[in-house]
Amino acid sequence: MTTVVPNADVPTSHVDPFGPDTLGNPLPFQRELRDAGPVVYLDRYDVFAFGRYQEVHAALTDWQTFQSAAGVGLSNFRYEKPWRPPSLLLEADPPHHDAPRAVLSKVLGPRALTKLRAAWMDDARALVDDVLASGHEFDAVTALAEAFPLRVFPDAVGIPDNGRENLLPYGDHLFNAFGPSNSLVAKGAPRVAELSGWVNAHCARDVLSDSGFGAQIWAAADRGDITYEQAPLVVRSMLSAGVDTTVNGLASVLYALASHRAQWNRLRADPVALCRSAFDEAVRWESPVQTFFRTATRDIEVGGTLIPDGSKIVLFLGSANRDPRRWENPDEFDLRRDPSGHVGYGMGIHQCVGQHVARLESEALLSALVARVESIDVAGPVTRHPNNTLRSWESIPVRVTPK
Ligand code: 4MI
Repeated sequence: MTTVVPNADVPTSHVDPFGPDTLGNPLPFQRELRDAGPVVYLDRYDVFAFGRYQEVHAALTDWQTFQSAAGVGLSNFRYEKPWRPPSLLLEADPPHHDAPRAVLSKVLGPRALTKLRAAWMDDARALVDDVLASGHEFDAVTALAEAFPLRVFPDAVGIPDNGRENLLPYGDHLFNAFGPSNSLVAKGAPRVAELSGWVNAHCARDVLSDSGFGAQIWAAADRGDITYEQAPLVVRSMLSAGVDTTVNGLASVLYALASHRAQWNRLRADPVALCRSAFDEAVRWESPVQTFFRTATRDIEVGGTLIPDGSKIVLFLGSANRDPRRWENPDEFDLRRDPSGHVGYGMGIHQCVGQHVARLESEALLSALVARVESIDVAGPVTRHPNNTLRSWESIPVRVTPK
């Protein structure tokens, strides 16, 4: 009798997607992954990888089969203790996921944001004016992509000024920790206790201002929509997910525009429409969050490969967003395309709950830039900041010509 091994011929890759070379330029590996097949086994980590849009999208929208509750990083919470208490949103599934999600979704929803819109537009103009007043050559990462979210988001959450500089390094470590415990995780380890201590302390009701997103989470606990035990962890999700992601998204759209003059000119010609949609094309093109993992809750066959119950699967969001099977000229940043359907914010029940906040930040910043600046160009060596999950930047030197 012969035993059928359904996945005996699954394409296998020995490449380390989290090694310095692949993190530095993930595109060649991602193409190999997509071309090797719908499912590839990464023997280095004993995980299955999906690199094509179709399978990534299907896994994201099937939370029953591809669960998040065992962790959305490489580590499986069934066997390894997580480095911090799991997120009630990101690392949970229905039914536990639903109440925190509903509360946060309302607090960060489009209706709630209309109240912030005018103030953020003014803040963006003030920031751009300050930057231009001190020169026409600057680093778009620090001067704009970091400065703007750090100016508006912690205020909106309601955390005090002191210690805000901890938000970016906390996020950097969090996103490294979804990957393997390589040198990037080791680099962050010495500050974990200090940074977690600071973040956790700023989830408490008495340190939050009484009108921000944080206070509204606690008010939801008063109403009984979530419990008082859940409230600080929902605040922690905002502090975890709300800064590094948008910083890198904004850096991406600024880099894209500074390196594509024709697209910058399109933006200037139709700023009302394009200052909003440019961000989504940049999120598709760069995919600030490159990967998330899921865990199979049963044996499942995908594209002819059997994925056994309990397996970890890494979803290459950035690869799906550049899959030529889904996108025409995927490597081109093009404001004429409709980027909707990209998986840069995920898809399905876990799709980014903060996406309206991110889009508003981008709309405000790009509107202010277009209003004040004639042209923007890359003016020096662009450097990346390595991270196991984020497509991140160290520096984007730009030169602008003010109006
Ligand atoms: C997609 S980025 C992200 C989302 C949620 C959390 C952290 C990062 C969290 O802690 O809930």
